Order: sequence, then structure tokens, then C-alpha cells
Amino acid sequence: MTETTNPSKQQNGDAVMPETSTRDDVFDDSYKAKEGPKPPMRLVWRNIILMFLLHVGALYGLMLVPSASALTLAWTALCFLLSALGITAGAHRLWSHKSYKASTPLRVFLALANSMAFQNDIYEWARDHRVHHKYSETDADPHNAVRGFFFAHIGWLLVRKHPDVIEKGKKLELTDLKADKVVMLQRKYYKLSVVLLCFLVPMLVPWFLWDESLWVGYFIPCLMRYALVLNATWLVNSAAHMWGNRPYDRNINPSENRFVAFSAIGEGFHNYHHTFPFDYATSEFGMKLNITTAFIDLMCFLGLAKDCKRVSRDLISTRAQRTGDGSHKTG
Ligand code: ST9
Ligand code: ZN
Ligand code: ZN
Repeated sequence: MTETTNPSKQQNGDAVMPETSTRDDVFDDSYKAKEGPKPPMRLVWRNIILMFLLHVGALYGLMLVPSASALTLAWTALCFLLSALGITAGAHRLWSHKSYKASTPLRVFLALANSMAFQNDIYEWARDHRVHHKYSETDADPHNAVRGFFFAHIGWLLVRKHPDVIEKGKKLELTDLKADKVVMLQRKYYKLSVVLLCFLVPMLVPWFLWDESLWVGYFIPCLMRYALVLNATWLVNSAAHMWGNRPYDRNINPSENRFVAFSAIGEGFHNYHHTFPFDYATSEFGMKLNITTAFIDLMCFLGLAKDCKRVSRDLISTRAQRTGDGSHKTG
């Protein structure tokens, strides 16, 4: 694959419009579609089997829902929310994009919540996400949506990575992640933390506190909840890279998708997010359909987070008029 750079992309994966950018810069999509000859897909049977079993178990968990107590269902919702925040407020907005600053207690909380989500450790997640932003829709994008919905959604976890992902990923600036003791500690004890927080705690709490059966505890708050968080996350890579308006930049695939925003607790405003990746709200509309933004605001109120980065209304409007598809209200 030919090395290309997009003038609106920074080394850490953040895309920003340079003050001096010209119309040609803005519409330069030469970084897209530079696909080299496809290496053969190498299936990873261990992942295929485990993902199949997980989804069968999750469907069985869904069938068990009527037999679960109200407390168990409330606990499942809480586990969903906590693990989702470990991804959205933690791995994504804090560690991948540095869009706000978090105190040590909050970082510890988010790292634990992240282990509950079991989506690779924070270091690996943020590294892959930075390479996704910097090389979106190319072979170096781990979940390149040009390869279709299935690949972007789950398929990318079932095959070996394209060599460009690893080659380009190795050139990324990751010193901030390496310098964060919480990130490195979570990486060191990742497997243990996943066994405890993704599997044992969700299953044992209902059994211990209100006599739910271990069977229901295993299939509903554990497997079904895990599969739901995974699929909500993957929808951002698949659906939100395919369907929806592009009010801020019509030249990129990421789109505004309200269904995804709802299920991914605020992460479906993906055209906005790829246009202004440093914005802590990942959306123009603040807390609307965006539990994660409300959570970060609460953390700021409690003094546990600060320095939230935001894009000015003027810049949003100017950018929408210049590169949007016309669907922006002021555009
Ligand atoms: C999961 C992750 O689900 C989901 C992430 C989604 C991201 C979404 C983003 C959207 C925005 C945010 C929205 C959030 C919404 C949340 C909503 C919540 C309700 N750079 O990886 P290997 C090196 S995980 C540099 O084995 P293979 C690597 O260091 C689910 N280097 O590649 C290693 O070197 P060394 C659970 C890189 O062999 C070597 O390459 N997990 C990079 O091709 C090999 O690495 C799973 O299902 C890079 N980018 O295998 C499977 N990448 O040996 C977990 C790699 O020296 N993964 N390297 O250390 C795997 O099994 C494998 O990675 C594989 C590829 C089979 C997929
Ligand atoms: Zn992002
Ligand atoms: Zn994306």
C-alpha cells in the first residue's frame, strides 16, 4: 500500500482542520481507497468458535429473561452501563482521544469498568482506535468498513490483521498510554481482571445477594450483557460507518446514526466524531442521547474530571457549510 497522509490528520489519530486548510485539503480523500493486493484471509478458529458460543449463550440468556427476578434484570442493566462507560468514557474519550482529564480515582474506576467490558485492554483498544481514525477506510484500519458490514462489525476479530494495521500502528505515538500507570497496571493484570469483573462478579452478585440461580446469573448479567455491549460497540464500526447523514463532512464514511447513538450510550454521532475527534461529547448536541457526556459532566461537577475539550458553535457551523452534505440545521 502506498504511504499517503491526510493533511487533516494528526499523529495521535485526531483529525483537525488546519487553520490554513484550502478547499482542496478539505476534499482530499486520497487517503481513502488506496487498497493494495489483498493478502489471503487467515481465519482464527479459536475466535470464531468462542464468538459463536458467546452468541448462542446470549440468545439462551434472552430466553431466560422472563424467569429472572426484577433485581437481576436491574443488575444486568447496571453491568451494561458500567462496562459501556469503561469503553466510552474510558478507552474511547479519555485514553484514545485525550478529550478530557481524569483524576486517578476516576481512571481506576474506568479501568475496572473497562475490564468488565472485555474488549482487549485499554492500551490495545486505544492503539487500534488511533490507527482506525488515522487510516479510516483503508487496509490499515483494523475494522475497515469498505470490506463490508460483517467485517467491520465482527469479522475483523475472526481473522489475522492486515499487515498494514500493524505496520502503521507501530508508528503511532503511544507514550501517553505507556506513561499512565493505571493503563499499564490494567494491561499487566488484564486476564485476571476480566475473569473477575466480566464473568465472576456479574454472575455471583445476584446469587449471593438475592438468591438468584447461578445459571441465570451466568447467562443474563454475564453472557447476554457482554454480547450486548460488544454488539452495541461494533455497531459504531459497522452501521455508523455506513448509514446516516454526514452534516459535517460528506467526504468521509462515518455518519450520524441515532439508533447507534442510543444503543452505544452516545457514540453514534460518528460523522461529528470523525470530524472533531478531540471533542469530549463526541456530538454537537451535548447530553442528548448521550449518557456518556452526562457521566463526564457529573465527574467534572464532583471534581474528578476537568479540561473537557469542546468545539465552538462557529467552527461547527463553518465546517458544516464548507464540507457537510447539507443536512446540518445551520449548514
Ligand atoms: C473487541 C474490541 O470487541 C472492540 C473495539 C471496537 C472499537 C469501536 C470504536 C468505535 C468508537 C467508540 C464507540 C464505543 C461504543 C461503546 C458502546 C458501548 C455500549 N498497532 O492483535 P494481534 C501487533 S475485543 C501496532 O494478535 P493478529 C501486536 O502488538 C473482543 N501493533 O494480531 C502483536 O505484536 P507482539 C474480545 C499492532 O495475530 C502483533 O501485532 N476479543 C497493532 O493479526 C500481533 O497482534 C476478541 O474477540 C496495531 N494496531 O490477530 C479477539 N495490532 O506480538 C481479540 C497488532 O510483538 N483479538 N499489533 O505483541 C485477537 O484475537 C487478535 O487481535 C486477532 C488478530 C485475531 C483479531
Ligand atoms: Zn474515536
Ligand atoms: Zn469510526
